[in-house]
Amino acid sequence: EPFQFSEAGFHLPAWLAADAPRLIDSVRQCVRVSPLRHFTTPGGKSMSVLSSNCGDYGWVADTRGYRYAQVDPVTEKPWPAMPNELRQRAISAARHCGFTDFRPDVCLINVYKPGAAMGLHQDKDESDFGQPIVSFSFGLPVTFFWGGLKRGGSPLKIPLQHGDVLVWGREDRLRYHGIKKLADGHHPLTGNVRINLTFRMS
Ligand code: MD3
Ligand code: FE
Repeated sequence: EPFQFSEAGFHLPAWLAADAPRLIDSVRQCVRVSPLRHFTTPGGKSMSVLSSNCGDYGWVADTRGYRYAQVDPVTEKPWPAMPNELRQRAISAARHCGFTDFRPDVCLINVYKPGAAMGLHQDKDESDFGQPIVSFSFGLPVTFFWGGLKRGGSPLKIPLQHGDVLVWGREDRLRYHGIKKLADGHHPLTGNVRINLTFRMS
């Protein structure tokens, strides 16, 4: 059963654990086509996470800003298609939490090595905040920070583990959130990394 940690935010612990090997394999196929890279922020800093995308659009960052693009700036080709099993699992997680009309066209792939982190931010580059967001975690555990609708205050800390899913939308869609610096470790399926997949409608 989903654990509801706010009005429209849900945690599905280990929801993907049984299918993880297959799902991770499909991510490996994607990053063979569009390789992992460190995006540069508009402020000129290199992000500590390694990223790529699959789907009709991909989330990209560079010194000109953040946006969704149909062409991978590295390969100058379209992103690989979103594997059906990933897409269906994301839609089904959303439905499980009461979001019946999720139509993801982007899957952002984030790979965290020990030392990588993601500062508190909002996801606001999308065109329809009525659509929820679904995220999958694989491999090493990490602490997820769940903040407010404005900066400041102390965020709720949610431990995320292999196979966990987060779903949120509606009044929680624009919450600040982030990821604590990844600690060293080893996971049998991913080695020394955490893989995050974030499904959105661009
Ligand atoms: C938005 N990624 O890529 S999962 C991101 O684990 C991002 O790599 C994190 O934040 C990661 O933008 C976190 C995505 C997530 C989780 C919860 C949220 C986004 C959220 C809650 C409210 C709004
Ligand atoms: Fe985010």
